[in-house]
Amino acid sequence: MANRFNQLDDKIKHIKQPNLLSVSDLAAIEATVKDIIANVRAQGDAAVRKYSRTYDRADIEAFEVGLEDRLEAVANLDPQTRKDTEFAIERVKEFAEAQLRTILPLEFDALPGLHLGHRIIPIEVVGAYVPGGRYPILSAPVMTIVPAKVAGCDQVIACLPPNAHPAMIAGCHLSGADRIFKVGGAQAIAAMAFGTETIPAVDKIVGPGNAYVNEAKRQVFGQVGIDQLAGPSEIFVVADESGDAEMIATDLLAQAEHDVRTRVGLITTDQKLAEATLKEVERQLETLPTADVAGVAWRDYGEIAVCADESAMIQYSDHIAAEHLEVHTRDPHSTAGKLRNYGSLFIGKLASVVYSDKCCGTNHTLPTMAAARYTGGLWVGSYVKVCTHQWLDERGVAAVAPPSVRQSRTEGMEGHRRAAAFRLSQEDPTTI
Ligand code: HSO
Ligand code: ZN
Repeated sequence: MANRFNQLDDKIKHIKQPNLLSVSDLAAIEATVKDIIANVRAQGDAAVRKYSRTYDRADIEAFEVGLEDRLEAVANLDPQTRKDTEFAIERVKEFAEAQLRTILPLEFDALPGLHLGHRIIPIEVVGAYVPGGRYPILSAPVMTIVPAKVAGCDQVIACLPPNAHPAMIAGCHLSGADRIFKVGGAQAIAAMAFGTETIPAVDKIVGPGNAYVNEAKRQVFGQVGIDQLAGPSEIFVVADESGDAEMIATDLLAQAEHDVRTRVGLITTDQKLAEATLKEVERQLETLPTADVAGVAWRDYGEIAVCADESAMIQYSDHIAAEHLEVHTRDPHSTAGKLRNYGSLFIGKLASVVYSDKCCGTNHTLPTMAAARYTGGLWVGSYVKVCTHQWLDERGVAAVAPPSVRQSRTEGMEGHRRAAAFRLSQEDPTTI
C-alpha cells in the first residue's frame, strides 16, 4: 500500500527488522466483551460478581474499598515507598496545575454586537481504570487520578482488579480517588459506563488496561467518553554518531520488560552505533532478570534502522509515531524541533523515559500504535470540556440574521428561516 513513507525506502536499511505479528484473536475478544457489557448492563452487580469469579477467581461481596481498608493499605506501604509515591503525586500535580493555567477561557467580540466565547468546564464524574498486570506500577493511579482532581472533576472513581497488589489501593487513595472499587477487566469498564447498584455511571473512562479492557472501552465509547485506546508500551530512540550504545540498549530494555509485545527500536544515522546497540542489547539481556519478557519483546518487536541522513531519520521516526521518543543527537533541541509525531519526547541523553514513567511530572499515559499522529497523551485537558457560548445585540442580529435567513431558504429549512428572521426588527422578514 502506498503511503507517505514509501518514498523513503531506499534511504533506510534495517539491521534488525521487527516481526509485527497479526492479532488473530481480536474477533474472539470482541465477542466476549460484547457479552460482558450486555450482561453487566442488564444485571448490574450480579453480573460483575459473576465475571469477577470467572476471570479473577475472586469472590467479592462488597466491591467498594472502605475507608478503613484504604488507610490500612497506606499504612502498610513502607515509608520510603510512601514518600516516593507522594513525590510523584506532587510532580504530576504541579505540572497539571501549570498546564491547566494555559487552558484559558475566552470572551471575544467578533463583530459589533456579536460576542463569542468559551468556558472551561470540568467533567463531572470520571472513572479511572487502574491495571493489575505483571508489575504493581505505583505511578499508574497517580497518572489517571491526580490530573482529574486538578481539573476540578466532582467525583473520581477508581476501579482495579481484585487481585491487584494492595499498594495499588494505597496509590489510588493517596492520589485522591473519591471512591475505589475492586473490579477489573471488561466488567469494570461496563460497570463504569452504565452504572450498577453500587458502582456509579461515569461521564468519561480513562486509563490503560489489557486487550479486554481496551476493547470494552472501544465498545462503550459514545455511552461515555474515553481517553484513548492503549496498546503495549513503545520506545524508540533517534540517534546520531554521538549516541551511546550501552545507554540506548538500557533504555530500550527498560520498556521491553513491560510486555512481550512491547515495541522498541533505534533509528540512527550511524551504522556503527546500530551494530554496537544490537550487540549491547544481547549482552544486557544475559543479566536482566526480566529477560523472559524483555528478550521475547526484543526478538519479536525489536528494530534497528540505519538512515542515510538526518532527514530520513526524522521522517521514519514520524512514520512510526512512537509512544516514547528519546533524542540522542549532538544538538538534541534542534532535532526535537524537527520531530512531529510522538507521545512524549525525551530531549537529550539525560532524559530517560523511566523518569516520566515514574515521577518527573509528565503523564505516562500516552498514545500507542501510531495514534501520536493525531493526539497527545492524557493530560489535565482530558478532564475538562471547552464549551462555547455567544450573545448578540441588535447590531449582531442585523449582521448574522440575513445570511442565516438566506441560507435556510436555500436549504429548504423553513423553520430555521423563520427563527432567523424572527429577531429582525426591520421591515417584512420574508423579503430578505
Ligand atoms: N512505560 C509505561 C509506564 C510505566 N513504566 C510506569 C513503568 N512504570 C507506559 O508509558
Ligand atoms: Zn515503562
